[in-house]
Amino acid sequence: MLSSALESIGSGVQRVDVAVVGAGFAGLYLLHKLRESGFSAVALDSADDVGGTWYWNRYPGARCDIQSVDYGYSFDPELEEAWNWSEKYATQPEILRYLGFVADRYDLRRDIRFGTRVTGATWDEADHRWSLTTSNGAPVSCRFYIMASGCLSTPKPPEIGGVDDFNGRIYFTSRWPPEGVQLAGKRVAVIGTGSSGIQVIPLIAAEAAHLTVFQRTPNFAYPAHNGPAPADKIAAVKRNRADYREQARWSMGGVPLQAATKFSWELSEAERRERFENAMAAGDLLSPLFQLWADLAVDLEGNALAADLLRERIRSLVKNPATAEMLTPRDHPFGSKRPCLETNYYTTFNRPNVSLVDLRREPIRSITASGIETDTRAVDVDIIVFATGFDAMTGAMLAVHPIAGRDGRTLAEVWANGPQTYLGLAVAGFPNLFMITGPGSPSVLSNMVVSIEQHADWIIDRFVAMRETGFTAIEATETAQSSWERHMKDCSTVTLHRLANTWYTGANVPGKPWGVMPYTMGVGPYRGICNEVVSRGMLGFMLSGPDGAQQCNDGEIVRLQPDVRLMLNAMADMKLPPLESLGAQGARDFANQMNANRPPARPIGEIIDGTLAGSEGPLAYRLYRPATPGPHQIVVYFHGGGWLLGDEKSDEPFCCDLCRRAGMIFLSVGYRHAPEHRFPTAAEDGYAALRWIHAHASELGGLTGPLLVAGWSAGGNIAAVICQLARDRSGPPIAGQLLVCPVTDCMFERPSYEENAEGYFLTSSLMSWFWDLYCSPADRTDPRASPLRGKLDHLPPAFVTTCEFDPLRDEGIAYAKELATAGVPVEQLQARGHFHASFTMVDVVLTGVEGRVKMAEALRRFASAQHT
Ligand code: N01
Repeated sequence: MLSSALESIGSGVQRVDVAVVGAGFAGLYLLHKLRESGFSAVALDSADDVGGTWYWNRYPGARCDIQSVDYGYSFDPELEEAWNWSEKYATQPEILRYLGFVADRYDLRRDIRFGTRVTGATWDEADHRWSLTTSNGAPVSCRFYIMASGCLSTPKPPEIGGVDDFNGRIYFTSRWPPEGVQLAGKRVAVIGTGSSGIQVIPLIAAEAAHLTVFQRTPNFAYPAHNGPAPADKIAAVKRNRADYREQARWSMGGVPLQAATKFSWELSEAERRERFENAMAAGDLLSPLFQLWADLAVDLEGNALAADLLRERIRSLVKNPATAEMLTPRDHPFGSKRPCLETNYYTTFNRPNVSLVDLRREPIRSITASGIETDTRAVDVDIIVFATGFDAMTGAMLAVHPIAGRDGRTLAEVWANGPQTYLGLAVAGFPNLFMITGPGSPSVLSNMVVSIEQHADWIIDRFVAMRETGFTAIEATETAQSSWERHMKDCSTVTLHRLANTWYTGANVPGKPWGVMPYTMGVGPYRGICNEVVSRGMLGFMLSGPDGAQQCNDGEIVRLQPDVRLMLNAMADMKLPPLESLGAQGARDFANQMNANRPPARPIGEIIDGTLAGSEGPLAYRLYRPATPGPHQIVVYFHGGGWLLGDEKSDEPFCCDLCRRAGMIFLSVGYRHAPEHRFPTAAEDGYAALRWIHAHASELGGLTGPLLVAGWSAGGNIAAVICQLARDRSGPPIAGQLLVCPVTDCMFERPSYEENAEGYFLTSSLMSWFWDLYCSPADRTDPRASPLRGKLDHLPPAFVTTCEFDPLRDEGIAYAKELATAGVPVEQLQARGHFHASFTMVDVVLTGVEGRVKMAEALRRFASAQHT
């Protein structure tokens, strides 16, 4: 049992249930909640007062850039009523006053040791406690140790030689003196143009005799439109406070926001411009990121459209075109590096007392006695301001003091190649150590206050549960941690953050290991995962207690690709009836409705419909032509749908995407369906279509000669079958086959059928319904139904894609293996974390892009091999 009041034992050791590092937003809320939950706690902070980052960052112009109404605690509605923000974006002094107000209101100061730094932390396995040494006052013994030390609290060192030679004054924005700095009449240099630089530069320019800004990388910034706290928004929040805060908790960025659903290619240029102007007028950091178009944050082309508009805005504000160009970001996608809100930033460069030095063209050689020397000039100044940022996310935890966990291993050793955490909350090997907004959690990609409250609540709820069950230690398992690391990597492929050199990835600190540190998939999805860890019996945590009591439900919390998980969860929430319960027509109606709601495909050269001669009459087809000059290689494509659903248009996004990527014509065949037309109609229609297309290739604008074939699911079955038929019936020639999650066999006994029987859209029950409608049991072993049972030699080279969470996975793998055994050149893509429809849900399952890139490359290889 944990004690419920602060107790001290022996001489001079402060013994508490929980010790917290930091008395900022996180530390204060932790103290309050711990006390409320009956735990004794102490917070240690090197500052002389509360505030955390807001205590230190006192530079002129320092403000929040999440609107004040959103940038406050939500745990107590009475606190919200009791505090009124004066401005839309509160200044640093006002935020500091707010935190002081909170500390007083809940009488928190009595449990904070100010002016005290933790100098070392060691886990004591025998007692299940942490021992802390401190720079000032008694050491601390605590059951739990929580790092609420902030993501941006360890300033980067200057990294520029000669600092000690400088005769003037040096300041850091992150350590600005409380008494302020005399700037009037001074020549000032500011190094750095991140959020701090962009906030401080206009104010220094207004006071100083001359300001020289040393810029290494220009940043995207847009207007804050600060002013009085917006009465309408505040009234709206008050009217529905609980609901508003709950929306924030489940949002992407920790602020309720209606995200854009339309893609850039669905909007005309005028519409895009209108959206952009509205977003600029909103004066909001998140609006341009989330509300312009749906592909902005995930796709380079969509992103570039927004970036161009932002660049245009810079040109319109900065009079000197050369200066405007210098201020224009060109080396990273918009949003991949943290954008900034600006107030008079760009127009400051129109002032006669401001100059800009581009460090990409003339790097700083050194600081000298009189100023700053670059490769081409010497700039004499009286004051140098470093706005050069922080050793973010890991700096405070690693640099401040050694943390020695189980077996004496230090956190610095364990994180030598980058931070490893479970959920950004815990680290394997460090029992009872928790982080608030640690690397691996949404943290700096969110409204910090929302994320702080979520972490504090989650952690303290665990303490309460442990008190009830008698466990005294909790630790993340290695399995859970490494699977979270893999999940983090998967997430980082969805957004564009990986494409910028930024403190999000550690790239701003020389020698720091590279990796996207914050969780990129959003606050709401992350909260859902944390909750799921609990509901699945503390999945991935080892709990232990006195007398060797242990409980461990080891495992991996997310095995699906992040977007697949979100999509399947959304589908599960819809509580749709099983497709097979709807009857054939009902299932078709449903599939058509689903298709009508999906994002439209990106434009390609041309889409035309036509008719070809099938085995027993005309069949519809749809032809997708690339925008490049023809003639093009033709790929004969067969859609999925269990031989029952879909038509020549139903895989349009997939056909368009591969048509664009491969630069080939995709001709999707409208073969006839079961149950009206049972086996072998689909296969024979497919073969007849192949012959017709081969004979009419040049009329279709295609290259004559061998064709390529492709298909998904049941369409993959048809594509595989017609390769065998073409071999056995003397043509037409096929240069390659792309089989995506193909049905290759009628046997249900493979492990993938058992493992994925339910829950991943294509269930075994649905698959068995498809088979029943298509084919009698007696016919199923015919190679035209189960190509795996056919002869597999002398077939065209193949690229076989299978998905981990798909009943058809093992038969696809078996087909690839048997093809290889038969001497057919075969490549496989076994897609981890994907499900049956991952690759055809273009612009929905974004992690499918990489696979489609490989498919297009394979098609190009097949096409070029026939000419060599
Ligand atoms: O730090 P930064 P920041 N020589 O790392 C440059 C939050 N915040 O303090 O980009 C020359 O963003 C560096 O150049 P480069 C917010 O999350 C919020 O401004 O590395 N230049 C860059 O221009 C923010 O993102 C608010 O090439 C050097 C700048 O210094 C985070 O804190 C306000 C250099 C550093 O920018 C950090 O912001 C302020 C060198 N050796 C901060 N080293 C709000 O509004 C670095 N630079 C809430």
